Amino acid sequence: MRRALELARQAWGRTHPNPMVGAVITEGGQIVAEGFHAKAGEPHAEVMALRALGRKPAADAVLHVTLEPCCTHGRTPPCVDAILAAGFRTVVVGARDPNPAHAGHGLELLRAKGVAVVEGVLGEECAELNLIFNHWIARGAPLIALKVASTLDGKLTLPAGQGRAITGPAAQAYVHRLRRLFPAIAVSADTALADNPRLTARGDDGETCPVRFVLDRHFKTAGRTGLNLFRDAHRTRTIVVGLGAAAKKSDLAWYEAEGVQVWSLVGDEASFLQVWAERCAQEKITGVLVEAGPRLAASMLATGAADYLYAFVAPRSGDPAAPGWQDGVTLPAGLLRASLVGSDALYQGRLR
Ligand code: AOF
Ligand code: ZN
Repeated sequence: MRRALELARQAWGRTHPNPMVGAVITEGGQIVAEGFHAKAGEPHAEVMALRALGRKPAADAVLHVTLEPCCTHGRTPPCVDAILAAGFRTVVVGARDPNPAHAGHGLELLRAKGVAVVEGVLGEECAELNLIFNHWIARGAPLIALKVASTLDGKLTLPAGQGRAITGPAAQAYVHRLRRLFPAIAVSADTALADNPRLTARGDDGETCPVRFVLDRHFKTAGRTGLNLFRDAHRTRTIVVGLGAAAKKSDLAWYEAEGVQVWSLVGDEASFLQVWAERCAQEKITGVLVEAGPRLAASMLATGAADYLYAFVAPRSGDPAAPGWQDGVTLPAGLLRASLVGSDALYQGRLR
């Protein structure tokens, strides 16, 4: 299962709206074939492993798969049928598939045919791998994840003269992996204007560009030719999100001329984040990583707009004059787990 998880991660961030899934076939306890789901529309992990095997599995063959095998026709035929046709007598599963069409039915069908099914092997890891898919498929709404990088005293800016990077290189590399995982990233107009971010995922395996949202209720970024989000090679993947009522024709024309997309939402200040999430759902954007400054973080937490939190905390002090990102909000107790990323702490988990 550990190997199957590794295989699943080969398609990190590339399977939306589908989950990442890995599969391993063993015979006599030895791995004889491997597969993973590369992309929505392409064969599932189990089928890839069977293809790699290229023959009928031996009588004692065991299929290990990180996600419950599917039992319905989607873009591809049901894996349960392929597993039964191949004659497996034992299937080891990581996590159940929260897709309501599956959700245990796949396992029941296998058991009904006399297949021994072991479930829950590395179950938490297998489920956590697909946190975006799991949320999306059960709720039909994107997973909105709030990411903050703060000092120990909860500030998102450093004292004057200490630069902008609060966390160390390991945490920064981690954020780039998250940018590769999520189909979309969002920042506020304030952050776009102050930091001029690129929001691309950069790492050892090159650069990728998610959908990039600028949350800009009043379209105050219109005419800002200097912003990377409006002028780099990926600018057609930038979407400025504002309130239709605040949209001036000349501003909208400017974005259009730059090749930048605009969503003019029907809503008000209070409903803005909710209406934006609904539009993301319509557009089949399954998850958004929001890289927030203090105002956006506070308003997301206050309005319940954040489903998930990544809080990186660096062991240093922040700008004494800056607001704290948790000012005025109370985080639910007990939901977050802690880990170390280089010299920084990461608290992460679902908020609701
Ligand atoms: C598996 N193995 O590798 C994947 C599964 O449209 P389709 O045919 O690709 O089906 C998509 C659904 O199948 C998806 O919503 C999820 O429930 C499951 N994904 N299942 O057995 C896989 N990717
Ligand atoms: Zn399948």
